[in-house]
Amino acid sequence: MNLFDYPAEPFRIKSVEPVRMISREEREKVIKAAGFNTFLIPSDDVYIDLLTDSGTNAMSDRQWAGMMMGDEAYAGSRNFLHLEETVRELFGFRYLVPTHQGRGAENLLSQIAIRPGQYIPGNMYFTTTRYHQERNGGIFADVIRDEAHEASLSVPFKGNIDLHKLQRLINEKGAENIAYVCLAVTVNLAGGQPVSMRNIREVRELTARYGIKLFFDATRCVENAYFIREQEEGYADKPIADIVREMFSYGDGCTMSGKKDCLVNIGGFLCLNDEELFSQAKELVVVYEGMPSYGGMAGRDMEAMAIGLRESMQFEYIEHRVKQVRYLGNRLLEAGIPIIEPIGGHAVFLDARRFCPHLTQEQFPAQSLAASLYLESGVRSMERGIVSAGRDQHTGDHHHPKLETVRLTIPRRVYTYRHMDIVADAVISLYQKRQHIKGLRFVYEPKQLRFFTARFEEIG
Ligand code: PLI
Repeated sequence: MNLFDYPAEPFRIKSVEPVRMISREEREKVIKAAGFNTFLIPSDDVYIDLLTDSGTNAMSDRQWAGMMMGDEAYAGSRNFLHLEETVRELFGFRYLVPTHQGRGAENLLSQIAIRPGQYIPGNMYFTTTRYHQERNGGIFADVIRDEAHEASLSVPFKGNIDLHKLQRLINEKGAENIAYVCLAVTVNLAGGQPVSMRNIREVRELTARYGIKLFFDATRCVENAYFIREQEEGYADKPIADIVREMFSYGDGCTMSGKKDCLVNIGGFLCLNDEELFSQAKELVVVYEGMPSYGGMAGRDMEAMAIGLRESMQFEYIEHRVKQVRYLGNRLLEAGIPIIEPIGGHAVFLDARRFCPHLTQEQFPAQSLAASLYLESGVRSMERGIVSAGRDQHTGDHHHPKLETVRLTIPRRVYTYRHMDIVADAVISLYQKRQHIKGLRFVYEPKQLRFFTARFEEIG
């Protein structure tokens, strides 16, 4: 290993939160009480928490200082003005509608931009995004390149849209039946895979020819920009902020979960260029979120978000972020553990199909693997497979995603490389006894977004 492959944490720690490991007997009781669903485990019973990178970020001293500058006026908060100015400068979109988190923005966009029966092509689905599209009568169409569905295929920019698939959809359905294209940077469920600038530009050219709008899911846009800088010709010397700005120059707006790349614990927003859509979004935000100058966030939250978004574009921060994830992934690869390749931006995804070949997909191998990892080590992870994919709203059958994975998601600025070692050792140890991992069946299956609160029992 080269000393500089993995840069040290680019921060000093001045506030700490103790973590503790409970005994195996206790963990056994906890996972049973949680119905084998890691979402239902109390946080105090978790040793290293890799459930999600959403809202689990550590804020900087500057962000905490910003919290003290919160202007909690019901209307016209100065923190909103600061956030609006920051997002305009860094993203380049004209209008900003704040929301309580990303799905609040998805709700607004889906309501104003989808007519029932219209298609929304996207580079792989995300759970809440597709939910809001379908709730508004839309039909999600997956137009990501085929390689993204193959865990072991290591190709750069695996999150790219397949332009032929998009063209075919437009030809078959007619441009007037496409609500907009939803382009996620990076692609969460494909393994945190990036989209190249070239692909973004080409998608823009294609959609512009038909007058189809292009909206980004900007949730992990800074991570995407890092990959462009690292791997795409012509970007090696460009500041991350310039790359982000160029990416968004090809779009009509975006939804953003601030809980990821804005380095905060709550918040989100919708960006738009179109004045008429903005006017509609402002009318709706007061129904679902709050005044257009806070949208479900406190003034202090908006201040922390404005500061965090700018910090996230510092090269030292984002380089360490992506490389820490890569460190964990490479430790697993070196031990022969099957993971999604290449290693993405926010998480390492265990390939449960190859980890548990003795289980069928309908026995929920990834769900069971996540539960077993907790039992073995106190490390909490998340299923991203058939349970997350849910059921087809018309036939009622399970969606059967090709990717059946367990996501080890790294919170930003929270854990050290030593924590990554502990996680790697736990996974490697579990891999050696993987044949003991049992299948599961539902004992409670919620109708919507079932993975959050479903309960299971072991088969046999
Ligand atoms: O959790 P929200 O409502 O702030 O954001 C929803 C959301 C939208 N798009 C993408 C790509 C996401 O990853 C996302 C939320 N992700 C979560 C909660 C996660 O654990 O990955």
